[in-house]
Amino acid sequence: MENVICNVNGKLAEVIINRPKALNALNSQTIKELGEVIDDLSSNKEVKVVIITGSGDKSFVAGADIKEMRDLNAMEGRALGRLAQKVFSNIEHMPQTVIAAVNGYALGGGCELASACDMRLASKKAKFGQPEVTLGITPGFAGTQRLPRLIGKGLAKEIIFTGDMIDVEEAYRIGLVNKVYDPDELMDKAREMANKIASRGTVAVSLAKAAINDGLNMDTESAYKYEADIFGLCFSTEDQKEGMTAFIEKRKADFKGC
Ligand code: DAK
Repeated sequence: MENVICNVNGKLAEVIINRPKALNALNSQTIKELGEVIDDLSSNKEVKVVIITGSGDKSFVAGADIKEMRDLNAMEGRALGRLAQKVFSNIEHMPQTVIAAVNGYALGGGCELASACDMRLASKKAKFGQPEVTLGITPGFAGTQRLPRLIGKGLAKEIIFTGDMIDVEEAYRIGLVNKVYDPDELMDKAREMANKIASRGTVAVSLAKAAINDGLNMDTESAYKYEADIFGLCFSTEDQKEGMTAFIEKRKADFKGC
């Protein structure tokens, strides 16, 4: 692959968007490659947690590639939007946990990519924003949908309508970012969090992800019922027997992920 690196190490996979000269901007080639990597990882039973980050020390992803986009016609723009929406949606719904390790600029499509991940750990140098309106377009990789669900409608409108960047303290304050670390420790901390999640009951983490993601799109009563169904489903797993037996026997659970 030209622009995306994927390193699998046991239960963890690290996906690196690798166009540092363009601040890791997403051109269509990069979006396609990211899609292929995510499809492969989704069906990899060994991998429990995926970390997505950007190459270099300046940028996570500085948005969609403006140079490539400038001359698109309406149909090409639509096709690019649909492609990226599908890839980001696959990230949101893949069975594994996905952590964005935001090492710098997360702008436009970069902020939308981070928002599609399950959580966002960020370096003190990270900056977030949806500057699309400064380019005469609206966010189109689901930024108008995921951002308000993450931080609320009013704050999302402020970020999208002004196009301003926010620093990491502000991103943390409004709940866009889960944790903030020194740039040098970001990846170690992301791996630490990934290893902890990977040591838990795999099916339970995966089902909890589905319950949260899908439940938030349902009315409350349907969501409660869905949660109960998912809770019940856990009792068909070996992990549930192992987790509870380990507690009773006062030992650490050894989950098999089934
Ligand atoms: N695209 C292409 N190249 C980019 C880029 C981008 N988004 N961001 C940076 N670069 C390139 C710069 O052009 C420059 O390349 P050279 O001039 O060296 O060839 C190189 O990366 C270094 O950038 P700078 O020289 O500008 O670096 P600075 O430190 O001075 O500034 C910056 C860093 C991040 C503040 C600045 O580069 C910047 O403002 N970048 C643009 C950020 C931005 O506006 N991002 C949002 C893009 S719009 C769609 C749906 C969604 C979208 C599109 C379509 N459809 C439904 C079709 C999404 C849109 C977006 O994401």
